[in-house]
Amino acid sequence: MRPTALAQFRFPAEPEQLEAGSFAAEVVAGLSATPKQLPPKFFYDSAGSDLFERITALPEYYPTRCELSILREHAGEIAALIPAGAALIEFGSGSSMKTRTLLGAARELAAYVPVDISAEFLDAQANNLRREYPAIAMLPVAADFGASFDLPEAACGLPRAGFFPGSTIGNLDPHEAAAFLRQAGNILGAGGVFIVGVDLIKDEDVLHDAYNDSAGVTAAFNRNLLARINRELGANFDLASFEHHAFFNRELRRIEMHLASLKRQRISVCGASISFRAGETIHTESSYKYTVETFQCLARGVGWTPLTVWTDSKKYFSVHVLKFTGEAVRRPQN
Ligand code: AVJ
Repeated sequence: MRPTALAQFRFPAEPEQLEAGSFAAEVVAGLSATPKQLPPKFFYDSAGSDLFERITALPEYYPTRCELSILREHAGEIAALIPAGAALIEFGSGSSMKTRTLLGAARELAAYVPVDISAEFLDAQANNLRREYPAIAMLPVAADFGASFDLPEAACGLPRAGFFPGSTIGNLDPHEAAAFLRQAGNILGAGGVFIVGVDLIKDEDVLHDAYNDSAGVTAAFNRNLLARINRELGANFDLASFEHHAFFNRELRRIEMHLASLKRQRISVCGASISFRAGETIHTESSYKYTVETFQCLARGVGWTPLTVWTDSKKYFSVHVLKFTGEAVRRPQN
């Protein structure tokens, strides 16, 4: 890389001095860990968000189609469960048709609050929605919805409902998912309604194909993470020497995505030198799969009462409506 280009990346000499919680610090920490891992939230820079949009249209990637069919079929029932004059808080950017299905059905919504890490993508989506739904106040929040965030002032006095589509809850380990549901309960408040999309356990070939599409878009989405680290942190990953791996871990009931090093190599990022053995991987995403019962049990354990659940005709995907009571219901010990 030309010396001038490198000059733009001003990082402290010692990786330890990187700003805690920054992209740079989390990347160096993840690549220095054993096994190496990077959080999936870093997939979603602008290029990554566009690649994900393409994934949702792939023939093999069933979750988006299945969830949309459920939401369209039950939009009226869902809207009836959302209090009039409420703020709908979406954990995610709101780019999808799913959001529009809810906003179109929930005619008495006062405000819509999408919360997403990629500020650029979020604002662009919010502007589109402002034009399409002028009666609803659009109040985007650029934040990591997995961490605590403040609601916009204008939404604070309103009744609240939450929306978490796409089975993004599957990216969290079960105990993290429980903590997230608990935190969402605190944000939505007692009596708050939460609409959550959850991908279901199914035939392993179907799962495998959904994360190894024949067009290679998921592989490009996975590798884009390395391209982003090169772009934003001045690293020198050679993308061609890393291979996309995605498989179903039966024991942990999750899809795992990895980037495997095709050779022994060393890369430098933010002053850190990271070595890879041939075959060594970076774990870039987990996507846990549930049954309706295992997810309801998880939710009950942190204060949510399942009101109803719908699945698509193939029982590939589920949409749950939960109500927050705040009282954790522990599963009776066998
Ligand atoms: C957005 C996290 C739900 O895990 O299915 C799609 C992301 N990763 N293809 C998922 C994803 C690979 C997706 N979620």
